[in-house]
Amino acid sequence: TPLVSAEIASQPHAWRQAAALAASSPLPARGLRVAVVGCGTSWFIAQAYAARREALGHGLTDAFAASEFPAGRDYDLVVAISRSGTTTEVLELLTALRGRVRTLAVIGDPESPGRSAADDVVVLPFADERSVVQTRFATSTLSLLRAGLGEDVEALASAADEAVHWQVPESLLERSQFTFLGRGWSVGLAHEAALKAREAAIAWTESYPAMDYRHGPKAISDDSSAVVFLGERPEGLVAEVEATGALAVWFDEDPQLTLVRCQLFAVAHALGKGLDPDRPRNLTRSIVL
Ligand code: F1P
Repeated sequence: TPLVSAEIASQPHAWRQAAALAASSPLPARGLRVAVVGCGTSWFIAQAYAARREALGHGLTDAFAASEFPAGRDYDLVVAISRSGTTTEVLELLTALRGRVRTLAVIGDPESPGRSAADDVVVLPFADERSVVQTRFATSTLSLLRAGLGEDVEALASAADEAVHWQVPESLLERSQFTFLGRGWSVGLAHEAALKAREAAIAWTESYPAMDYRHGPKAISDDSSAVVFLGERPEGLVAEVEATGALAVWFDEDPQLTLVRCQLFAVAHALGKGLDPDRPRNLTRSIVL
């Protein structure tokens, strides 16, 4: 079995540990203007959290790729997410921001330079992974941050059983082009779902805010496509997807659970293609320039 499969299965337990850590962690206080940054997976988790924090009324929250942090914005706190704690763009940004704005790093590896790169740090060593492809660290970071927003992560972990043991259906695996759609905070999760299948299965995937699927992406859709909805499904969109010949897939559950199913899909798709999901092409576990 691939390493990543064990990491995927262990997520609910890690989410509980992350939630337990929230109370004693220096997480963004209500009302602060916050920017959240990261690269790759960590950027997509930043996007999901930013939209969630704003929607729950905790204050202005933006998300940026660490390499694209805009100059001249006024934030009270910059949160940097990095499993490895070594990603060049993240460390360079934290160095550049030192003394100018308060910073918090959320990292997986306690031995990494990320540990001392920010004013505050939260380390999730129990969520760190051996795989190149991130699964558990990403969702555990999201769980930590969601717990900090007062969300019931314990209930989410208890509801995760079905998603964690999902048997990916053949009807999905037989398609060759995959689009992931989200709304609000699940847009970031849709991007993350698409990245999993790109990394683990070298698959052709795309992701969009659900309504934007109608404004162009739809043109490539046919009976070789599958469209996976994370979170809310805009009215009429399922019928519009199905009219192209694509398979529409959705689940009535917290979109973080649907992301787990998308991780399982990425692994199953890789294995079906004879690929090793633990060894994504052209990638390493930490990207250092
Ligand atoms: C970010 C990242 C991942 C990617 C791969 C390489 O790492 O780009 O998104 O899946 O693992 O690293 P990090 O800054 O969170 O360690």
